[in-house]
Amino acid sequence: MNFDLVIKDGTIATASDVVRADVGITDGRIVAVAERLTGGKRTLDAGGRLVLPGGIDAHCHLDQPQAPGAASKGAAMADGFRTGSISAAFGGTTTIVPFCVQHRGKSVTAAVDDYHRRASGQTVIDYAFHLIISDPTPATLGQELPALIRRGHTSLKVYMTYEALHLSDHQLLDVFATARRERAIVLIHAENHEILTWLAERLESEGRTAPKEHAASRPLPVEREATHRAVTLAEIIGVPLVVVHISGGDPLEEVRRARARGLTIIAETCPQYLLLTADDLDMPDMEGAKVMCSPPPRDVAAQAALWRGIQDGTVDIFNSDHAPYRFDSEGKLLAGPSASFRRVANGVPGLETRLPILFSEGVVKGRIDLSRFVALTATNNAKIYGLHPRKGTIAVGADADLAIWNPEKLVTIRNADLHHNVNYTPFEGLEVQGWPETVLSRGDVIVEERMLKASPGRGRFLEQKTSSAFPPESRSWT
Ligand code: DUC
Ligand code: ZN
Ligand code: ZN
Repeated sequence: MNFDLVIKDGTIATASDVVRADVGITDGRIVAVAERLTGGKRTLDAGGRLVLPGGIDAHCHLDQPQAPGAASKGAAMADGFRTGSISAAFGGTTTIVPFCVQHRGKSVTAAVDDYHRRASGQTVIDYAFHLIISDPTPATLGQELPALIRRGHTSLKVYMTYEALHLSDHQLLDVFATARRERAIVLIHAENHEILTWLAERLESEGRTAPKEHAASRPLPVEREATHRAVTLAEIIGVPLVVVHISGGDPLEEVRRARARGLTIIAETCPQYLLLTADDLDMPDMEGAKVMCSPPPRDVAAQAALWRGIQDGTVDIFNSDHAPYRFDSEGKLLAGPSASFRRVANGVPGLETRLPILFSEGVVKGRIDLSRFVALTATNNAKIYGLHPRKGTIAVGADADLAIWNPEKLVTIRNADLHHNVNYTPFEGLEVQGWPETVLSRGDVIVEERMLKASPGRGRFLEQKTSSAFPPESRSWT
């Protein structure tokens, strides 16, 4: 058999198996996984290194228009699709799913068209869009959403907090009912807006405005209550739900309880909740703003609870929640160098460091095995967001999106070495073992020897199919 490319002698890991084999690639797709493949126009010697599916980062924010009252608090995003996708590629990620936001009073279709323009010609890897619904009018739910879902946007995010984004329970029920009817998967940001606003006002009135008060204004019960309520609303409608960026044990427990009642609830966590704590917000000179995200990082007990959830299968997906605000007057310090925590953009960057962090802290430290790593970072995202089996696995017929990892490589994370456009990383100085040295997208080598080998614009928009969280409407075996 003739191949465009054969990757020789790799240790191939999927969400189910780890095998020693070669991978044959033709026309950008995997056409063979077998021992001793010959007939490649080109060969790439993996030399026993790990060959994993390229990562899918299904929670990242890129080039969202500036909007007061949102998580950004009006700040500008420093990464668009170009730098965001390049940074992702250097970290072994080959598909990104950022968010296209509908602002209140505006059409979601117009937002999608605008977001396509922002992405077009920019990316080095493939991409899809989640929709954010902030104004679920009858026109949005009755006409726009069904049409957009048919155009391949089968996932929507809704918020229970942020002045400009949060929906009432009544509105959430409306969105969930539409999602059930149209078979779209809903992601939810679960924090109780009333409680955290009340707490923030109290803290401010006492003059407590430093970054560390961000965590004080959003304690774990704020997230636990909202998670419980979100799950309850999903139960009333009978729709699957993804609870994103879970930060500790209590909300995870809500997921377990819901699953025990038979609900399909998917749980996501992110690197910042495994590695940071609220103490990291308590730094001089506003430095704590660098790690200010929502929900906030908690404590070591929360970290341990999340690792248990990762190990026992409660956590399904691991994404970055990359939110690219620079530590300067256009980003985190937009409201001034000593602004109240309420006026600081929420979010941390992490597209490039997501996979190496979980590989090092999870696989190398013996907390999870390779297949679980692949499931959490690629395969489960592909299935849940309607991209499987084209993305997220190594199988005949799948796109040849692959990362060849050196599991021994020691790297100290330094912002100077990263490729995003943010001027810090919350993981500065962290030592990790294991790094994706060669990255392929649809059979093209896009990163090799720490060099970018691809031009922006080669990445393609991906239409999402129905999420695997929905039972199939009909079965076909061919
Ligand atoms: N929280 C969000 O809700 N969005 C972006 C990042 C963050 O911290
Ligand atoms: Zn969120
Ligand atoms: Zn987010």
